[in-house]
Amino acid sequence: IKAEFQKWPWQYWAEQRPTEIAIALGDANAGAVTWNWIEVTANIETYAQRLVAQGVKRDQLVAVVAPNSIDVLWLLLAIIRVGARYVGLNPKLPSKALIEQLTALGNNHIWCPELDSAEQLPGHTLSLNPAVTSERIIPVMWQEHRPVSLTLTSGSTGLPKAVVHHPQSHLASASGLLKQMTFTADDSWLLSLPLFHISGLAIVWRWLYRGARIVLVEPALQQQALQWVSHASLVPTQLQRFLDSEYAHQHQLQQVLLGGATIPVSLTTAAEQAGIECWSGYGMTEMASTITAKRANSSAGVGTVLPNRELILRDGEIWVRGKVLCLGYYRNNTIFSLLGYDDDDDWFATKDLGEWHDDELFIRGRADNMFISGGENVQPEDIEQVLLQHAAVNQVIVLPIDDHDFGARPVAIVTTAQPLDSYLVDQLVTYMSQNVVPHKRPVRYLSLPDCFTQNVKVSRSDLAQWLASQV
Ligand code: 4YB
Repeated sequence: IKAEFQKWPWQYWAEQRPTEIAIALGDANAGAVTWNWIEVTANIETYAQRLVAQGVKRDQLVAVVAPNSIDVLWLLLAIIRVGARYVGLNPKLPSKALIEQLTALGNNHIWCPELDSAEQLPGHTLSLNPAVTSERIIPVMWQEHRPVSLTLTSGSTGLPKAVVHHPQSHLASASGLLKQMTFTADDSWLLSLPLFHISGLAIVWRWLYRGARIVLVEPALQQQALQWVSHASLVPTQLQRFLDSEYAHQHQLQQVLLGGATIPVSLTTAAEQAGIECWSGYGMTEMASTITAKRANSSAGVGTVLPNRELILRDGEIWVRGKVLCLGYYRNNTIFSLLGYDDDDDWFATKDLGEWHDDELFIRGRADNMFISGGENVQPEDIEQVLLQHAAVNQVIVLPIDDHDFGARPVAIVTTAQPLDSYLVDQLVTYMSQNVVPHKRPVRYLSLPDCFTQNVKVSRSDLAQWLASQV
């Protein structure tokens, strides 16, 4: 097993495991299309030649605005191969937001297959199939420290930040996680999260690190594909949907890495009963995905710190550092350190609140989600965790609404196993009155609109806008 590569990882695997299947695309039962490591290496060269023919140069920024597909994977790898930098953007972004984000990034090139008006987006539009008149040698070497990816991550306000990673941080993330979770070269990991999010990129780097197999399917087959693979990364709602589906009765899924949001114990318990080993993780973009993890059990914690990461609590807030930490944030064609002004302090403040109990980390929410109700501090995630323990509640976001007397009061926006009728609302009201102090009891229960559950995670600021339009 290789911890450091002296050459492109695919080239290394083309020598070590030349004819093993590296990529499988499509329905395993209906004959998936596959590429072995030699073919993968050749294909990356072809795509790299196409990029060079269209003027893509080292250190340039290439924006890819598309849902996951084999083309996005080839592009990502070819962009890295030519020494350029990949930035993925959510294709569902409204075009105004998309243009705003691209303008802030200053991307040189763009690939945006789903938008007719791609010509009007910033950057030179790339084609996947240009005429390549002369092949050239691309004199870019594998370098662990070359910036390769920018990943957008939204804070609570303003434009998203563009987090810059190099292969070293991505690979350190993969190697540390895989010291805990088993993922052998014969295993297959479904590309189950978008390549414009760190959770999707992390799947690619674990695959490259291990020389294993990555599986891609069209969006309509995502649920079913969980039957055919050994590994997947899922946000809790994806796992819930799989367990509720017909496919959960018969599957080969061995291990699932969960993260991105509070992971209900009831969910991992149900999955374990269905024969799926669950790993509960806590991660973030700046740390190249997972920071702490454990095999799921009866406690709601997120386990211990993985190798290549360090974590401390300062006044209840989580601070992190380590080999997995990104190079910085990208603004005005410059990479800015994300650390403070104190040279001696190389810890990064996550703004997440945490506690240690029995050598295990528990996430208590984000410092900037806190609000005040009638003079009392209310941490919305505290309320969410209690509601999640109710059998009917699958997912919940608590937000404040303005209140004449209290300043603000909590509202719960939920997805539920049964319809959210007055009967269920009464049940929830009773349940909360028995379990939390009055200022933590939601004054309203609303159903989470479907459009919010399409993304990797529910955006609290978008949901707050929606809530404002409801009341
Ligand atoms: C949490 C949380 C938790 C994050 N409880 N709040 O490869 C993986 O690690 C993975 C696998 C499956 C699903 C997701 C992942 C991720 O990468 C998640 C990483 C992520 O969400 N990054 S983020 O930058 O978009 O958001 C980070 C924030 O998300 C954190 O700062 C927390 O506030 C929150 N979060 N895991 C509660 N287990």
